[in-house]
Amino acid sequence: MRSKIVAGNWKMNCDLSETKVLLEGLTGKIKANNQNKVVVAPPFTNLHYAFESLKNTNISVAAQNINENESGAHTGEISAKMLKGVGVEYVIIGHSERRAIYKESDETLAAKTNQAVKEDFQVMFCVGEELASRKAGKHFDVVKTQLEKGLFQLSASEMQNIIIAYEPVWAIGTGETASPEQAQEMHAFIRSLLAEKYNNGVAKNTSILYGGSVKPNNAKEIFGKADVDGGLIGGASLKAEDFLAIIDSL
Ligand code: G2H
Repeated sequence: MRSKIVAGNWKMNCDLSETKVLLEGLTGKIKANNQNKVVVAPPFTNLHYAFESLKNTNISVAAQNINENESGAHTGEISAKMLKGVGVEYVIIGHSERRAIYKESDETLAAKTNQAVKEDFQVMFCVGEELASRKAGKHFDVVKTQLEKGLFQLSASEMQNIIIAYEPVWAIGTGETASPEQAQEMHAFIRSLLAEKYNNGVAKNTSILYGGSVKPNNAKEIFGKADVDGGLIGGASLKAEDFLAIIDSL
């Protein structure tokens, strides 16, 4: 079901003691009338702690990645089932840093998504073009291909587990943001692809988040657009007061 969501992607930041401080800064501080979903994605090592300390709050826990295999000889990797076991409800798949630095292909991302859906996670599936593609006017093609190859193997009913995050790579951690109009244009395009591939129900019910240098001073304007259902927040999720201000902007 389409919901409004603010999710914090902590990336490779916060050891256990920093995690405690950041979560203490959030716990009990979200306004009682908040109707939106709030999610935090700490590093793997702190997921169990985060789940235990957030158990009786309205904040859910996400993992930043999973392995595409069910189990076995994959030294250093973490499976969907293991994450389920420590109370994780959401996973981020296909973040551009995973695509670019760790060379995760569309096929790998499709396999990861399948594993996550099998374990009934809510998946935040990231798409987004690099600057060169935007400049060449190829941004719609890039996003379409990423969706077709990594996500559209799912059935319409499996799409209930999917949240899409549009994160233009040129706006990630750079201080640049897509303009609210650019975000809206891409989100509407993604929704039209969902309608074409599945049906209007899937298009209408899928949450589409924007990510890329969302800050307290620009969140409201971006979240104000009709097809923007919230944000995936990196840098600004590492300071409790900034993250709370962004939650308040939705
Ligand atoms: C995009 C975003 C969070 P930031 O990566 O996924 O990070 O808000 O720091 O640009």
